[in-house]
Amino acid sequence: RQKILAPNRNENLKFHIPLVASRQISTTIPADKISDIPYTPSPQSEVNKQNIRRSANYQPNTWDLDFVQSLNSSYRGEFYRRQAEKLKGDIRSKLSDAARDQSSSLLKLIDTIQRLGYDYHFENEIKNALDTVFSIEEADFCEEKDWYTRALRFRLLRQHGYEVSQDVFKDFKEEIKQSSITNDVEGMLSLYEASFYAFEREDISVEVQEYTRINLADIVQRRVNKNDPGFIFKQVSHALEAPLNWRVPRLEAKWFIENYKRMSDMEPLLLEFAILDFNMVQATYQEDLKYVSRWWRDLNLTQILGFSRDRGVEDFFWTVGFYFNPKFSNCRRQITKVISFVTTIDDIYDVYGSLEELKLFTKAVERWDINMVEELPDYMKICFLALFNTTNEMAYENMKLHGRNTIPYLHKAWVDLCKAYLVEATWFYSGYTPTFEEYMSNAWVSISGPTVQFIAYFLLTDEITEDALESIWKHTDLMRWSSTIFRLVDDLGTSQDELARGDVPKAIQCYMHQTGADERAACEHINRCMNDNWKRMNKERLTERCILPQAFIDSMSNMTRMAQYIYQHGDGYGVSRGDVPKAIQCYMHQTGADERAACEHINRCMNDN
Ligand code: 0FV
Ligand code: MN
Ligand code: MN
Ligand code: MN
Ligand code: MN
Repeated sequence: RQKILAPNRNENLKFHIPLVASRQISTTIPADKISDIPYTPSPQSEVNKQNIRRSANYQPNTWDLDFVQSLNSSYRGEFYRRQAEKLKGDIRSKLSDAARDQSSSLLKLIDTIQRLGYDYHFENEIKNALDTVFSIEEADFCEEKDWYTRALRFRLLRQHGYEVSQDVFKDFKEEIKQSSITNDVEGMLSLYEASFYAFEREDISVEVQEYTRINLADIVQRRVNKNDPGFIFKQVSHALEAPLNWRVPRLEAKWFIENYKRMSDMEPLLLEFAILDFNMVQATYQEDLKYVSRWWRDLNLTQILGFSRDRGVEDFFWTVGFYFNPKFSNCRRQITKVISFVTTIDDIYDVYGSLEELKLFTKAVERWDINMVEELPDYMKICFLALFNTTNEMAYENMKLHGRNTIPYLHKAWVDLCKAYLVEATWFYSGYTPTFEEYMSNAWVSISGPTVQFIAYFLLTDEITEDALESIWKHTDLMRWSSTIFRLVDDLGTSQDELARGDVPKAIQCYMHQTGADERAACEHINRCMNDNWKRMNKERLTERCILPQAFIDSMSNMTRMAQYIYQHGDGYGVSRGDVPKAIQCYMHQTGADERAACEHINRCMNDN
């Protein structure tokens, strides 16, 4: 059961094709993101004059609830727990041996442990090892032209918050000035990955990123044509799809575990523990999922409403991306509820409600007064009461555990969201198209990132501090930038359907309307915004460590990563897929080729046929 290496359709949770490398996050928007439905701002107000309720025609939920309840894993038992303890001890010795040696193999070991997804077991050991690495001169540690190790050192130190200069990029740029081409694939790959940890104004890293991207793509292309992809080539195409810094840790761990065995210097001990730990963590997720799935079924909200998305399993999947550590079960469970409410309430504002009703609902949430139920239309009564009870129940749990009244905070999280929704509804009903900046100043809140993050703070730490509360109340920069990217990728993935059924103009349309640019130019602008925001996040992650817990900081980057993953091929959330891999995915999975190469292969087949 739940053997990661032997996937079986019935026994493995199928979260939208997790086993094949079919979904691509590009560093540039692929052509298929560019829709050709022309945008005209007026018809929405026509819809509304006739007083017709809109419909999104969402497909039903595709998950069998009995199947979800039947999940059961043998990895919950004592036998595996003891096995894991033993392996953990062996790996701990291995780490301390490597730390004594102080050579580049220490960095490689840390990187491998992180990629295999169990660095959370060795946080102290890794920190101590990196303290030492940081304290020695780079030159005492590796050769000047050892680009693999130098870039890895830069990346690991940045990931862990040390101050490290971008000298490695400067030196590499000098190197390629002299000999314009290099065949050091591992070195270039390492530099490419490292460049995504750069801050704003570290422009040399951008040049190196460009250079290595072009050369790595070229190398993969030539290699794929020879039909002989080794692991390094598979790793390169994986990195070109999306760099490590943009990948969802838990999903990346799964990919890496499945591919690690093909590496020439694979270490069986590291792999064995990875598989065991992954499956044990998976068993925890199964229990979480069973809990939230029962909760959602018993609430029965979508069935009563009849127009909103029913995505219980998908709602939970988001939280696995945000907080993968098994110890955050309760956080995953509570935030799944939050996401289910966000989705339902979003559909009320976007699809079903009239402007008058939406104003009333917003007022009810602002007053947080249960007597307001009387004034609401029936379909809003049940939703408001469910939100009210669930939120107050969370506040009760917080008070039970920490003795603190969190109602003002949880309440504010919902008020901010509903107010932002109402701004969009007001725009919609007046046929107004805001400027890009005006739209974004509201849209990073209406995507619900800050709401989810604020509520999660209380579930991710036992040491709630006044400083943290104060900065989260005002929204930290990290909250803003991570939610901004979340909004932009959601708009790229969902706005075609949204406009077709009648919704406010989203980021692309606002930009086009304001600047007269065409859709391609708008997408390019959005791409630049996303890249800039990532650089700001890289810096801010380090700054906000002083006041916010690390798990909370990590969860904000993970929210961005998860959004990029979910929306990379359109609406991966609202539209339920769950299909078998098709020709492109099978070819990519088999050969390690990227999507472009797979399409070329398919073209050749068509011509031949
Ligand atoms: C997006 O739907 C939506 F409902 C989301 C992202 C809810 C899930 C929330 C989290 C995982 C935090 P839709 O595209 O309809 O949203 P907008 O804001 O565009 O109406
Ligand atoms: Mn919506
Ligand atoms: Mn909306
Ligand atoms: Mn959307
Ligand atoms: Mn079919």
